[in-house]
Amino acid sequence: MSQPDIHLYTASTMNGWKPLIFLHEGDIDYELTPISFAKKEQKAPDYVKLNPNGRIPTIVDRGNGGFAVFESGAILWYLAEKYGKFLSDDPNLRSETLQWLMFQMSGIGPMMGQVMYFQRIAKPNGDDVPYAIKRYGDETRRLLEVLDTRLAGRDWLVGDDYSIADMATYPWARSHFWATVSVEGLDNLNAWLDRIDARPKTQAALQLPEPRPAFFGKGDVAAAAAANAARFKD
Ligand SMILES: N[C@@H](CCC(=O)N[C@@H](CS)C(=O)NCC(=O)O)C(=O)O
Repeated sequence: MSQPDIHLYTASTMNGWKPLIFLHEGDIDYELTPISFAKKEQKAPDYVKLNPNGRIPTIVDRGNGGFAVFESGAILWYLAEKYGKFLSDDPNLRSETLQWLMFQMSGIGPMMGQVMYFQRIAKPNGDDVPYAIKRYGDETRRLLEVLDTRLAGRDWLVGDDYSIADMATYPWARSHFWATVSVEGLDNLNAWLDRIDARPKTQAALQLPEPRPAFFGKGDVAAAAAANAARFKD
């Protein structure tokens, strides 16, 4: 049997899930190599040749001469172009999809990532910085409000279909609990989260390489939070 085109290197994080969601929703065969942060596999010289940033996710397309793509937004865009899925051919809808993809990549991801860092890593390891927690928490809430406004009267961020903009944004917005940012009163956002919660293929993707229910406020959150803080102690 021939190897699948796409070889995905990833871990169970908000950025790491994005290509998994695409591949599962698109029914695309792929090979998965889980990357262990504990073993610092994302910093290994051979991996850094594929992803100069030393982070996950990365794909290698065997169907395109082993072409490597890093940055989760660029990966979604590449996959959308390769497979002709989840990105409209209509020029304006296509532009809107890329606008919301960039909004996630440049706003939601970095801001939520910082509040998660200060709440879930710095604070439990003895470096409590309330100013940073408030600054990044308030900015995250503001960005989630922008999403809520966008989602008024619409099922998806762009057009009538689930797109790479939704796929990029969902794992972050769904992890608002882990960021300790409230989504109370954001009815359109919550309805959109519920809509994606009901997509079996997206939910199957979130189980890989391993499930992280604590990100979504489920399971033994205290134990998961303690283990996470300990893992990033140094
Ligand atoms: N902008 C990058 C961010 C990638 C990123 O920060 N990945 C994190 C996990 S979500 C990572 O690899 N962390 C491990 C490390 O920092 O060494 C993307 O979207 O791909």
